[in-house]
Amino acid sequence: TEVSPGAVHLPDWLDAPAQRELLEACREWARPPAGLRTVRTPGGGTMTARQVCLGWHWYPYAYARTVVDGDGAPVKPFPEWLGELGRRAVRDTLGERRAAPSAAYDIALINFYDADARMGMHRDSDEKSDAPVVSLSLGDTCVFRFGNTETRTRPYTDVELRSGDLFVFGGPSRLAYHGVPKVQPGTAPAELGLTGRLNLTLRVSGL
Ligand code: MD3
Ligand code: FE
Repeated sequence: TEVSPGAVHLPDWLDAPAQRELLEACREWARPPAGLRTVRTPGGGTMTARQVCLGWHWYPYAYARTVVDGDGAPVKPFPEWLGELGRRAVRDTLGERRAAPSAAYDIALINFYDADARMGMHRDSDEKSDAPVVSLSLGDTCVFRFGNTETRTRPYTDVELRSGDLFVFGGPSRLAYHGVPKVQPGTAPAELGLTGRLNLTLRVSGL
């Protein structure tokens, strides 16, 4: 489903075994050093979703090769298989609409949401590439709010993201405001063995 030009939602893209495999990898990446951390914004705020990065370390509002706002360790490598997953995701959603093959995916940001976690409306503008962002969801269903490129407010579209869903944001949607106003606790597939929600985004740094 194309929610907005360049924003394509493909529900249930990952089957149950693929979800379990990705979850297991995320659990490994979450371990220290350079593991899961709480992000603090310059204004004194705290993000409620905790995060781990691969390839490049994101901190508000730039990328680095070490966990500059955490344990200082080198960021974990971005595995080749994730890059292949990203290319397949773009092909399955945007397909031939993509003008030219973009540079290789080299960043993964993984956000862990508990029942109370949220993400406020924001734009992702720290990447120096206009390549599409690939988003994969695991665990609890959430309400994902897809807005406009001008303001953090209406008009926006609320979409439920479920375990296994793929969402790709390219073209004019790449710089749209978006957020996660709510997680729906206890909605994860029981066989996955995950309490809460996890979102993995693949990006091209342009660095
Ligand atoms: C639209 N993550 O990591 S996924 C983020 O569920 C982020 O954790 C949310 O926003 C989450 O920055 C939303 C959907 C998403 C991800 C990246 C985007 C939508 C996007 C980048 C550009 C435009
Ligand atoms: Fe975002």
